[in-house]
Amino acid sequence: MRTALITGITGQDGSHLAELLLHKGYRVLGMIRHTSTTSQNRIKHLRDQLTIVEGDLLDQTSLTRILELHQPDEIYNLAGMSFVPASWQQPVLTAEFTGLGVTRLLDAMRHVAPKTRFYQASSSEMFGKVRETPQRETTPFHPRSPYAVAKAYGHYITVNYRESYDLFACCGILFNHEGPRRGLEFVTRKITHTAAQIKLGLAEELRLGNLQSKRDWGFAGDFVRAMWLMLQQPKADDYVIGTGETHTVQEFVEIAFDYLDLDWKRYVAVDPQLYRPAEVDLLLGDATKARTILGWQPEVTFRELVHMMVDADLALLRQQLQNKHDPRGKVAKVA
Ligand code: G4F
Repeated sequence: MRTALITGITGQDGSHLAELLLHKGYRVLGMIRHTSTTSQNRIKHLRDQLTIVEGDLLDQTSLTRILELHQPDEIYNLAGMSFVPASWQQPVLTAEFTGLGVTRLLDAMRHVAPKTRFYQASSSEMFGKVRETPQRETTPFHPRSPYAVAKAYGHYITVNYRESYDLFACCGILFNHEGPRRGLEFVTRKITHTAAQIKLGLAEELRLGNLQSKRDWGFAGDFVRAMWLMLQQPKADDYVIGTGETHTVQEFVEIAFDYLDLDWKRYVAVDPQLYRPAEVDLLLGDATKARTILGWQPEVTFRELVHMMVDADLALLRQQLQNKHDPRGKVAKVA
């Protein structure tokens, strides 16, 4: 039985990846910070199949101890601060987790588990003010937020450790990937959740920032397959993972509201306060290398993704309403 360590197991990608690896017969270790107040909702259905280990990307000793003790075959480094606007509020902490944290983990691996295979969650945000379209593995980076700068550091240190110490270390440069488990602060989930609230009479307005920015949005469940495939290759390398389609935030809004038979123009208000100090205007991934070498391709289309998220939010809200009105539901929820 192979063992995999996932940092960031409580996040959207961590939960999808844990499901995939458990399904493939892995023993899955999920690293959680001792002080973490993060909700474990996304992995509660897996809890009895996972081994939770306490560690922190800020604490080198804890990482060395975990790797020494468990000697995982594979490490997936998905932890870090993932909400771009928050990185302007906490730029130093972002650099510690999302940038230096990668070095701490790689260095622990180099010393105590050098045969382990390593996956680094790099991000299309690194392309930032894009130098070419579509973006591929060779496109230069121009990061536009403290988050993206920290990701670029994490990316290059992974490449550097691979080249310096002959480690099996890969970077997946993932374009935006979403789904019903996405946090409510990200634009896609904010749209589908608020649109579903409006449909049910629970909200009256959706306030958004820049409606014209374009993203290459795919389904998170498809993207974690690419992470696993990268670590199964004979040679470590870096890959762009995206759908090859780009859409504006407004298009996402239109599809979500149309699906609910609502006129989006009646409900959406643009709030300049939600604009970013520096925006990434256009992301579009060219995943030719991943398709050719990994045999990877996305299965869920953009429209299917929006519909899936709206359906999930409607079901969630209806369940919450039912629990509120049904005293037995309330008791069951507390229990
Ligand atoms: O959903 P977002 O916050 O995602 P963003 O910034 O593209 O980052 C996500 O994808 C990256 C991969 O490319 C990851 F590395 C990163 O961790 C994260 O998963 O914003 C998408 C776009 C932006 O252009 C933003 O300005 O939507 C625009 N937007 C417009 N109104 C909004 C809003 N974004 C948010 N979060 N909230 C709004 O109200």
